[in-house]
Amino acid sequence: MDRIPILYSPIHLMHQPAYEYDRGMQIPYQEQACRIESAREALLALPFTFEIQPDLLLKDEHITRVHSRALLEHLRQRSLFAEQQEPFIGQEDVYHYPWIFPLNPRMQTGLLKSPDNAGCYAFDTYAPIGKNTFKAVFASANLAHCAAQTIIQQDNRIAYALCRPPGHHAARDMLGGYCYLNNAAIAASHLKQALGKGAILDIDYHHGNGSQDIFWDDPEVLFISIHADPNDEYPFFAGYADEQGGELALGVNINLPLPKGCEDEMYLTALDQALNAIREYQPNWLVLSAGYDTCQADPSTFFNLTDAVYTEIGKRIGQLNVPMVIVHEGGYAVEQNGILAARLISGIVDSFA
Ligand code: SP5
Ligand code: ZN
Repeated sequence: MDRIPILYSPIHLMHQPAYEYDRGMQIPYQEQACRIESAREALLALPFTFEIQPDLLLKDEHITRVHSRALLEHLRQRSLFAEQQEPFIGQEDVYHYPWIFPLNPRMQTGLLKSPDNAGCYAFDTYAPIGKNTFKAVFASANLAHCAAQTIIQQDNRIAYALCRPPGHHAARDMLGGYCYLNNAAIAASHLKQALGKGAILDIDYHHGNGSQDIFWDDPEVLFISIHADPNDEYPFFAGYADEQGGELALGVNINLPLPKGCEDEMYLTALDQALNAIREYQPNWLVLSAGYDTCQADPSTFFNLTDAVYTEIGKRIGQLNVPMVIVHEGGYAVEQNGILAARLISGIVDSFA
């Protein structure tokens, strides 16, 4: 049996927004650093895992295959701005939240010139930027990139990237939903470059609107997402079943929305549907966007999956028998990040040939 590398960086600890806006009211930031520490501890306690803290191999050029240069530079600039403002604000590690949203090109052009341009490229208020945010975001994307690299070099057939901040809501030129750069897309683009066509399976509770956006017109990357129906769940503006891909990639984007209250059996039925579509596509690699906010214990979501079903989810995904990068996404019940990541990967390893 393969040993599985767990890719981790402590740099995420430098990104710690204190609060977020929930319908205009301040609540504690749900995307907490301890989520990843919990996952790290549980994954490394498994007998078949080992940790890698990779060097920074990621270059801007890898990122700009999936994001606009403008978004990348905005992130870098806004982090620098937060650092420069610190002495004037007289408070440490301040996070700047989007507050003016340029809704058309004219507004964008005007606002971009201003130091108050925190709202540029932002589609919501969930992704504030502090002085260390860019470092954390870059290190997070680097984990996904390096996980892809170990698969490409055939050092491993499965790798787990403990990415934080998460990435699947970040589109080519938009950030939001705790996401700044799309880690899964960065891994996928690296894998595609080396190995040809492949698939992204997104099992986070929320639709992976960013990954969908990035590969919308790409027939060489199948994107499949199983998520809460956007009619009544975040991100609301994407994730509907009739979104099937651009003209050149029709059918290569598949959304499987499920109702609030969804339980194990219904979830596994959708999963089988996704896995059949993946098998039919015959991908050379898989990126699994692994969110754990589908579980019953999650404080911010409305599926009722049991802990036990994550082992079964893993087993069914492992049966694909395709080289795989697993990218950590959401999951806001802190301990469940560990418990469920361990169950998922144990299931995968169990059935992987
Ligand atoms: C990566 C990911 O999972 N992003 C999700 C970001 C959106 N979260 C919005 C949650 C809004 C509901 N908050 C209710 C909190 C009540 N305790
Ligand atoms: Zn989520």
